[in-house]
Amino acid sequence: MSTSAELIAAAEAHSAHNYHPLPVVVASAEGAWMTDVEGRRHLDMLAGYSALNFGHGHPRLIAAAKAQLDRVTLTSRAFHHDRFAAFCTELAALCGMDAVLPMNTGAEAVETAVKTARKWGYRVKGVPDGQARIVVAANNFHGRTTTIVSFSTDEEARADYGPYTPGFDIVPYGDLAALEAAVGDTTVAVLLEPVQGEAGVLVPPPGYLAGVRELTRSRNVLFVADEIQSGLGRTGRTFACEHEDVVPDMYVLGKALGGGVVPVSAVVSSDEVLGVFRPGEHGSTFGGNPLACAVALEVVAMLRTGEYQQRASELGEHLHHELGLLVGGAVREVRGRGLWAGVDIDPARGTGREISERLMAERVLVKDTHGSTIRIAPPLVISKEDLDWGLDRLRAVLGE
Ligand code: IF1
Repeated sequence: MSTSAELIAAAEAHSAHNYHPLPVVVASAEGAWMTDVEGRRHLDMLAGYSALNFGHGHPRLIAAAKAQLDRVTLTSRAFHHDRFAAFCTELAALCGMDAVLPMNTGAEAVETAVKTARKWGYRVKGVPDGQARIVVAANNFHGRTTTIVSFSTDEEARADYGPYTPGFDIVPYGDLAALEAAVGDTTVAVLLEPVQGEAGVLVPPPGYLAGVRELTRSRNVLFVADEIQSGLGRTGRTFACEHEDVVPDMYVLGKALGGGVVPVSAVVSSDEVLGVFRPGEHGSTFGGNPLACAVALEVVAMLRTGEYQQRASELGEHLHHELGLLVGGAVREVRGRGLWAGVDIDPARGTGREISERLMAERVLVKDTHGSTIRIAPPLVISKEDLDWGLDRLRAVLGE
């Protein structure tokens, strides 16, 4: 077993460049706090990029996992198990949809959404075979598989991975006219993040999501909302689409659906859409496994009361108020919704990476996106006192 010093030295060597993890070596965690190998406690204001909406080691989620560990954890898709039906029923109900297709990681769920939309296009809409097109937004982030990076506009994410999967059209995010022009007779879906995470927590112009909903409905095109990061309470609602009273044809979910315990993702839609698959035409070894279903069932139960959404809304208002006071000084712009903010720092104060490292020295953990932007996304269980403690250190690091 390496010593703490060896672990930290290895982390620092690995963290020499931007984008690499910050040189902190976590040994345990609880709630909104992580403890490193030297016993220092750090406030987690990234929450696993929204995979830890319920914090580290939530008792209800640990209990659900522990109970299932002693029963059955994996049957593969060859056999049913006694948690699957409840998981699908409860998750579909939370989404106001009919059907669930469970996977494991977000990228797998996005790939499944692409396959579903194409199959629906051929089998239901009547698009000629092999001609389906899907419209996506510039600066999207939907995962890192070769098909998904084929429609990325981020050279760092897609360079050297060609030849690229065809069938995708890219339009500026937030531009309804461009979207309307891109939708053609063979378009089967529009795939969007209701808030663009990696792009810097970009909230679309008011009315954009409602416009996408109206356009896709009028053109018989599926509106596929990637709520892997924006969903499950993060923005103060169960789904970010709710801020415009929009219900998409398909939700793509992941991250927090696994409660920070086990990878769980899913595509949730109508019987008409997911009914295009016959048994055995899609699946995965671990998708919908008993342990995943047991934990995700508890996540759905926790979201059903609305308490986490309410916390994200109220604490989010406080977060954005406090960050807003910094605009004009060290901060150029603040964007976001609920307990989720993208903060553009004045480059003269440092890059996003440099600010993240200064915050790390103050035991506050955030992550840079591009340039001088940092993202702030604490667990929804964070206390107001801890949130204020973190904001105090942000102000100190920025010299405010
Ligand atoms: C990394 C980013 C965030 C996502 C949305 C699908 C996926 C993600 C909206 C894929 C994943 C993660 C991946 C992780 C860092 C993080 C990230 F910086 F990459 F872009 F959050 F903004 N849709 N996002 O945000 O889900 O396959 O990872 O389970 O790869 O660096 P996954």
